[in-house]
Amino acid sequence: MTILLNLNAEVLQQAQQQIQQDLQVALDGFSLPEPLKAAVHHTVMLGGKRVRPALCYATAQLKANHPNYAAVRRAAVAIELIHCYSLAHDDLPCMDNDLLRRGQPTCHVAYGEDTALLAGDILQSMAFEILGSRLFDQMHSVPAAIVLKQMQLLATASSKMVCGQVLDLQAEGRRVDQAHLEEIHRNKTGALIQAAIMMAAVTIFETGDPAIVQLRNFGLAIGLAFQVQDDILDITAETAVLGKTAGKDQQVEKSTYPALMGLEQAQQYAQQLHDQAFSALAYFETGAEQLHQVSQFLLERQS
Ligand code: GRG
Repeated sequence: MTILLNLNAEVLQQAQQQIQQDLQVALDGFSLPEPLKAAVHHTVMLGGKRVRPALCYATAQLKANHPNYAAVRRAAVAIELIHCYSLAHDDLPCMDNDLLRRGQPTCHVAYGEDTALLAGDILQSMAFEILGSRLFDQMHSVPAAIVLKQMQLLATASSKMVCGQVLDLQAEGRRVDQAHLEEIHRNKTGALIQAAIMMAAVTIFETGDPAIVQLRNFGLAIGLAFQVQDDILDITAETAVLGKTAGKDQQVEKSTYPALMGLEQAQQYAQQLHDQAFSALAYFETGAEQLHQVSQFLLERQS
């Protein structure tokens, strides 16, 4: 059964529908042996806010009906697959050892540790295979130079995510300063969120277009804001709403923004980062409405 979270923002709902369809088409293109196929389906198709695809599509709205839109759809699929791999691996007993994800048993609980590890592994390869494919291309095929840029952005963000995870694990039970915490979060979470925006940006804007710099700044701020909000929700939200175990950060003495600066100041900091993100968007006279809506959703989200 597919569970989509109940979101108010219409733009998020549209993005969820689009990515759900595209992920299904993408997965159908692979012939996988069981139980790997079921584990991949479980990890990818069951729920999730789909924030990264939403940011990717919303960025592309800066140039609506762009002929390279097929590459934006592939990018959204590839990013979500990388994100899903990271969740499956992050939940493993050797990492966060979590039982619940997106309101479901985690992949290793449902399919065993060996299969969950392999499901994460194959999702990485699938992401890059899809980026290099012609999926969703109709009459027009996307220039190879754009595909290469997208691949590079995704590979860099994925490496940063792993490095961020290492830094995060090292910081458990230790007190780190704000600069160090920021380095962890920019890598672990921010890099992939920024990549979602940048992969669309390089698809629709020419190299050297000043819009790309503005979108990089937007992505940097919104990516960090996302993790600050995640840290806050770990304290303020309930497991049933979060769809994952609440209070886990405190349990394992993770370095978080509320732990570092207190809950109220962390909330103010999240707002400050959102203000930074919105001011980068001010550069765009038209077309940024969806980016505004997704950002607003991120600021107000409860899960
Ligand atoms: C084990 C080989 C190996 C590598 C580890 C697992 C990993 C690399 C990195 C993990 C990075 C990670 C899980 C960061 C957390 C990012 C985060 C805030 C996830 C939650 O994102 P949401 O809220 O989740 O968008 P949904 O479920 O809505 O998609």
